Amino acid sequence: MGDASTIYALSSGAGRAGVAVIRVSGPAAHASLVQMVKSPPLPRYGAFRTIRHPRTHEIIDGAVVLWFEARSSETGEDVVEFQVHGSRAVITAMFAALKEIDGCRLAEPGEFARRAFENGKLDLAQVEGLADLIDAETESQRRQAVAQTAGALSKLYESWRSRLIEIAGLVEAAIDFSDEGDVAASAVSDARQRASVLSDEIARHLDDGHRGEILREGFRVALLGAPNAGKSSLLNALARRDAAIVSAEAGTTRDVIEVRLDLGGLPVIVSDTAGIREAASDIEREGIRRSLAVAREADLVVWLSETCDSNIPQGISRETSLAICSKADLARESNGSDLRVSALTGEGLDRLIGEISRRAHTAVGASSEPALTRVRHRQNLEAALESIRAFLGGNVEAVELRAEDVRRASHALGRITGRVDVEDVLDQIFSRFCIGK
Ligand SMILES: Nc1nc2c(ncn2[C@@H]2O[C@H](COP(=O)(O)OP(=O)(O)O)[C@@H](O)[C@H]2O)c(=O)[nH]1
Ligand SMILES: [Mg+2]
Repeated sequence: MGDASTIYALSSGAGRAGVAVIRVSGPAAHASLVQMVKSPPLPRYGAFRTIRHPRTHEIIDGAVVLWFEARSSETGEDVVEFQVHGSRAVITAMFAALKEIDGCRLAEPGEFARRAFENGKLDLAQVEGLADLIDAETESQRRQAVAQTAGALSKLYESWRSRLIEIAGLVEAAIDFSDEGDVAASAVSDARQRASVLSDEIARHLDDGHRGEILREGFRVALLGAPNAGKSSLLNALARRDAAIVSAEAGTTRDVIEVRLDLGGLPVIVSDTAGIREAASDIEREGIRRSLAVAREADLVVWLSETCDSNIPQGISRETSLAICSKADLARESNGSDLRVSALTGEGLDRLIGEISRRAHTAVGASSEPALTRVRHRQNLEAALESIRAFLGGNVEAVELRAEDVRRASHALGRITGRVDVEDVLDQIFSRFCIGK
């Protein structure tokens, strides 16, 4: 937990840029400003200042500086921002200068966010939303992440937790009034009724077809088909760039290659795969095994064949697959409803993209309710639901045990926002951030 050091890092992207933002957070943050500029501006006001090395007083740069007092900062500590010119030399000189300030050190990845969490500025679900916001590539990902950062999911899970705390109160009352039979009985029945409503709500939230997770991670499409069916060429045509190896030699694509597309704001990941056939070599067999694994995990399998067959391999759901005819330019009989695509001429590509997009939008849905976004949340919600069901299904005479069920459920929900002990997951969550966040 909290250490007394002051941390600094480059918070803007690496590499040459017009402006680079260097943030400093901690008890010595204000001291760094005092020692490096002549007169610090008022808190929360930006001002242009000449920045000097704290010991040699050599000029480093002229920059906009601003600072925030702990109570109004993002980390809950004093924070200073230097908006210097974005060259490697200026950044290096700034780091050398900050190193001279007592108690200052370079930040670890995610350390600013971690301090915000430890100082109660953000809960854990919000921190995860922030990580997603930084990683967001499409409009719908941005929308979901910004809502989560603002606390949409936290509010939902915390409201469920507070209802569980009320239920726990009723169960405690039943224990306290166990000699007054009817008081105890009515408290238990009230608790059971509330728990039943809550368990339905949680179950419905869990049973959402993974829409939030699909949105966060991308709708996965696997291109599958025999060698030479035209999968790699189609992937290239979709990506409008040479992302995969195209070759007339059968069995060239042994590794799985992906391109990420933005289809109407939805992230879609298309994977090229090795051709499916009786494999000639061990390496190729491994490629085929991987292809089938990718296809089974995919949200949609596009099966390509030159002859318009639909011999989609066993174990792949028909519901989530789409058979198309490839190389449509090599004019062959069209059998009506088939989607005919040519990577060479571009024929049918827009229709295929439209169909993928339609399926992705269906999978994600248009609900305005906040969606479950992470496996970590899902696991805790499942644990909570299981304990609520144990409460509902358990022997009511054993009230102490039922109270324990409710406590376990509320503990599981508390772990999502980090209200209860979560030490074990913190390193994992924060280390995924970049330095400077
Ligand atoms: N005429 C025509 N040839 C294609 C088309 N798509 C792929 N090809 C050719 O078919 C061969 C195999 O293509 P490739 O994309 O490597 O197939 P993959 O093994 O399924 O990945 C190559 O010679 C491609 O140039 C197409 O739409 N029309
Ligand atoms: Mg290929």
